[in-house]
Amino acid sequence: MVSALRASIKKTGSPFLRSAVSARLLSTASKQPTLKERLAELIPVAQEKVKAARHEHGKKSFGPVIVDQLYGGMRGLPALIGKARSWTRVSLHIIIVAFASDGFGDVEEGIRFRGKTIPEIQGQLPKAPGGSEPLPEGLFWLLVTGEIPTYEQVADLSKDWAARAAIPEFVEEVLDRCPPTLHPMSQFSLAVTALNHNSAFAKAYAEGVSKKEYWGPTFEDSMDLIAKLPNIAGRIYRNVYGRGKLPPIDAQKDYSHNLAALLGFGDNPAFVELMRLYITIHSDHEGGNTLPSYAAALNGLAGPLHGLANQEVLVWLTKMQAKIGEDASDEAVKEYVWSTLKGGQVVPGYGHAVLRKTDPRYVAQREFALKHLPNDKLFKLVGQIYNIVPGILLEAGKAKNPWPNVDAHSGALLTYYGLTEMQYYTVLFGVSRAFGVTAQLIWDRALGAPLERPKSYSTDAINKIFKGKN
Ligand code: CMX
Repeated sequence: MVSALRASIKKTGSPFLRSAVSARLLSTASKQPTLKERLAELIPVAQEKVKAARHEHGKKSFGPVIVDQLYGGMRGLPALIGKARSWTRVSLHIIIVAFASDGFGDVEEGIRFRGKTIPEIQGQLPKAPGGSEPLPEGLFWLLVTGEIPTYEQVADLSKDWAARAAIPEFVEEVLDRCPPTLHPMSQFSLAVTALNHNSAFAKAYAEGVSKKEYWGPTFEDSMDLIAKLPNIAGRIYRNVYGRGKLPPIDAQKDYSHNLAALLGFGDNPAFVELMRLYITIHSDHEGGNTLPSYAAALNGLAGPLHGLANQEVLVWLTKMQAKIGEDASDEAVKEYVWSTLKGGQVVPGYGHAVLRKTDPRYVAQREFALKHLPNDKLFKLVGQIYNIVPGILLEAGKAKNPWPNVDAHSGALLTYYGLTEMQYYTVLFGVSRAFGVTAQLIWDRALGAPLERPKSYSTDAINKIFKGKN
């Protein structure tokens, strides 16, 4: 093992990589590699792989494009209708698109994390002692390395994040000065933007860091961001809903336990389990950019047809209960669903832009509910709707996917445990999403991925180009 590491140091040109690998050599022989040490080993191999693939296949056709265009950030590819052709608008749009697209490799199979289904990650990732849901720390390790970590590695990650969790005082003040009427997602995005003040990447860039070493400070920013999110999310929750002062982070506890405690639910082991599942399955694995772009992407997630749908589902269910009562008949539910459609509205929590069957994240949450709250009235209503809505959407004949998505379920679970403030739900979604976005971002930097800039055309330009052509 040690000789393999020495060889790896020799091969590694970059001093940053060298220091990460040397750090591993200096650590005790029996100690398992930390996440950063493992990454320092994986990155040079992946860089070579990309180089070879581009060399061999770069000029080959792939659908309507060539392979090089996929690696090249879609540069020049006609893929958008530009409304405002300013550079920033387009860039922001791309970032939001990237954030918005879930990691659906397969429209039938649904989401996979590094090739693994949700039941597979539930079975394989380490769990807290006595717990039955995977620890999101393990999911992050998997997303970053493609490997299943040991419990020891995951526990070290929990400690590392706890040590990084404090947010700067001025960010606390920014949040404390927000009016409680400002939507929690707007507060969330503000706080993340402000975190950029201490960005390791911004500092390293200003100091002239080599492109080859971008991934190191990006890794530090990613770890800091994830670590600080519970303090941000907890502070917003307590400020907006008047829930008193935040407790300190407990370095002996895992990430989800600390998040639950900051929200005021740390004494409820089932809620802690829910947070472990929730953060794991909402994480996704698509790209983002720097801290400010993650903040911009949070705003993209806050749209009602996307992440905010988990809020909208609860609003819709509550209105339904107010109108037709808590134990309504199937007929009454059907009538209510039809009235939603006839009013020109969508049924929130149903349909998906990519997936074409029941969202596996819905299934995971349904199984959690069957285990922990089988008799809850709201859960029963969610189940009753599951039996009714797909048939109606099929009959209406428009939606390509009549099945429920992730947002159809989460609100009912949070409500059961007393987290009833619907407007807050997408903040938790955003916390989880940081795991997937940052894992992708580290690799973007490691492989030198370009900004994505598909070419946009105005409708006038389209008319001109195709005038007289069939
Ligand atoms: N209720 C009513 N109509 C729906 C519908 C729903 N749940 N889902 C799709 N449709 C309609 C669309 O509005 C569209 O109608 P028009 O032709 O009149 O424009 C038609 O069916 C075709 O749409 P589609 O190709 O099936 O779906 P899109 O890719 O355009 O949109 C989505 C996908 C998610 C925005 C849409 O299904 C929707 O609005 N769902 C409800 C909101 C929701 O739950 N969003 C969360 C998605 C989860 C996620 O993003 O992670």
